[in-house]
Formats: sequence, C-alpha cells, structure tokens
Amino acid sequence: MSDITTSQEFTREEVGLALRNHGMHLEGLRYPITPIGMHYLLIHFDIPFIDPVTYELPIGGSVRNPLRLTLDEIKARPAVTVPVMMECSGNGRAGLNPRAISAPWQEEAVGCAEWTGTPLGPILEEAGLLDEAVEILFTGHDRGIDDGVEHDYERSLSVEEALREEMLLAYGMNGQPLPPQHGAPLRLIVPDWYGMASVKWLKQITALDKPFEGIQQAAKYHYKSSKEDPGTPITCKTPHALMVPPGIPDYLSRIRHLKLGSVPVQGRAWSGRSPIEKVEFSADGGRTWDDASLGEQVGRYGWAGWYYEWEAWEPGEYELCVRATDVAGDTQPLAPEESWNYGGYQNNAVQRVPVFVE
Ligand SMILES: Nc1nc2c(c(=O)[nH]1)N[C@H]1C(S)=C(S)[C@@H](COP(=O)(O)O)O[C@H]1N2
Ligand SMILES: [Mo]
Repeated sequence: MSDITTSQEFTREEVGLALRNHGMHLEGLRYPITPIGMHYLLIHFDIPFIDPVTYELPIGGSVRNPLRLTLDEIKARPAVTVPVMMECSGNGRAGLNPRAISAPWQEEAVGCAEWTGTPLGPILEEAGLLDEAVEILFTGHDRGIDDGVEHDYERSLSVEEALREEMLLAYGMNGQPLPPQHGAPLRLIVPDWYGMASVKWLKQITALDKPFEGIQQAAKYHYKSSKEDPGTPITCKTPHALMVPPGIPDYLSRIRHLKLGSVPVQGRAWSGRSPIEKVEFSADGGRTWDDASLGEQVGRYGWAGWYYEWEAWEPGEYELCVRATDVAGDTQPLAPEESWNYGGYQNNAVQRVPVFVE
C-alpha cells in the first residue's frame, strides 16, 4: 500500500477503514450533544473485549505509590460530567491532494458528547509522581501493526499537561456506560486536543522518566512537509466551523437542492486553544463574507452554535462556505492547499457546500 496518492478514487483499503470508522452525519450538528450512534468513531485496530467486573487499571512507573484501581473504585471517586467536542486530527484528509492513505475523512470526523468520569490529576497525585517523571503514558488494550511495527495503541502527555484539571478518566458517555466502540470501560479525555490524545480502553498508566518514542507519538500525528521531515507534533484542535447542509440532497452526489426564499443555515464551530470569537458565512465560494450570529456555547470544551439567514432569491448554483475565528485570532484557510501536510492532519480549510436554488 502506498503512503500517499493523487488518485481521485478511493482504494478498497480506504473504503474498508471508512466503513469501520464512520463519521457524524452533518445534520447531527443540530444537536448540542451528539447522540452516541451519530458520534464519529476512530478505531485503529480491533475493539477489545473487556470484562468491566474484573477490569483493573494499574498506575505505575516513576511513582512512589503504585496503584491498581477497579472500575468500582474509579467510579467511587469524585465524578464530573463535561461536554467535549472531539475531532479526529485526520478530519478533512480526503480534501488534500495528494492525500495520505488512511481514514479518508471529508469533514465528518466530529462529535460532541457529554463525558462522565473522574479527574486524572488527583489519581496521579495519590500515586506520587517522582521528580524524575517527565511524561505520563496512556496505554490501550488494543494491539496491532502499523508501518510494520507491532504495538499497543499508546500515547503520552507531559506531566504538566496530564496534571491539568480538565484531564478526565471517563466511564460514561451521554449518561450511558461508555460503549465498547468509544473505549469501554475507561478512556482518557484530553478536551482541547485532537482525538488521538484521548486514549480508549485504558490498560495502564505509566509515569516515564524520559519522553515516549512509540510510533503513535513520534512517527504519526506530526505536521510534516515530506516523508523525511520530522515535523511538529499535532496537539490542539484548530478553529473549524461546519454547517448543516441546507435543503434536500441528491442521493448519490449529495448535492443540495433549495427552493427560492429565505434559508435558515445553522451549524457549530470550535477551537481547542480558545473560545470562538466569530463565524462568517459566504454564499459565493468565499469571495465575500457576512457575520453569522453566535448561539449557545456548549461548555468551554464543547462547540458554539451559529446561525445565518441566507436570502436566496436568485435561482442558480451557489457554493456555501463557513469560517470560524477564535479569540486567539486564528482562523481557517480558504483552500486545502494551505493546510497540506504529508500525513493529512489538521486540514481545517473551510467547508464548501454546492447548492442549486430553483
Ligand atoms: N486505544 C485507542 N485509543 C484511541 C484510538 C485507538 O485506535 N485506540 N483512536 C484515537 C483517535 S485517532 C481518535 S480520533 C479518537 C476517536 O474517539 P471516538 O472513536 O470515541 O470518537 O480516539 C483515540 N483514542
Ligand atoms: Mo483520530
């Protein structure tokens, strides 16, 4: 299998990945909290089968006090429920040319769930991190082979990052027990980063005395200009807005058809680094922009609703676009070329929705 392709067709392997890892239906942007079955999924290997009754989570490595917690012990700790908008860092990959051969997301690798769990920090404090500890490694129960390397899915965070109060060990999703496909019985939630940091099916947590060099950390999830470029690690979600495609779709092409008139357009916008400052709408492919109204912000790490009344009184073909800007002043590029990188990560170029007004 080649690393990268300029083909406009999807390979059998990409379609296979897309069937296992479905996206959120964009009409699902209407829900402030994404229903579980609509939330996107990204599962690198197989969903592990784990008995919650005998489940235990060891916390070890560079700690004074190694712990082993059962699920009941974790659930007995202080619980919080927070909405977190999650996005796969590969979202938008299929819009890049050439594109990396991997999950061929268009723009649907998103969802905002309400996660219930216990903060990670106090558990690490109880384990007593030694001065030598520099990173915390989160290992999943899922194992597989990627680029010829056999490994457990595992990723680390710096100690400083891991001790932030927002870091959560989650066992509930939208008021239900965490479902198998989303990491049951226990997963990490890193609310401002792209999804890869939120390790599912936790097998163990290990304090490390040197930086973790595993494949999912050091090789994947880097913004690289070429295969050889070491690149920079992918971390926080960049600003991104999406709209519910208005009107009705053609079954196969998904092209939208609208009747003449005033068209209410709605969607959501988010950014990991800072809250959303502004959402703009364009009906001419991004040549001219008009401010949309901001609606409800679903928690600090959820998404912001937005709304725009588009006056579509001229029959014709239009390209609707939406663009978010965050409080830090970051915004979205107009063209995917501006987002291009070798692994196909973090493509937050503006969404383009072709519509016919009749
Ligand atoms: N153990 C494990 N954790 C994982 C993954 C995985 O394959 N295995 N995929 C990661 C990626 S790339 C993403 S985008 C999110 C997806 O979470 P979701 O499937 O609950 O939406 O989980 C992350 N955590
Ligand atoms: Mo991902």
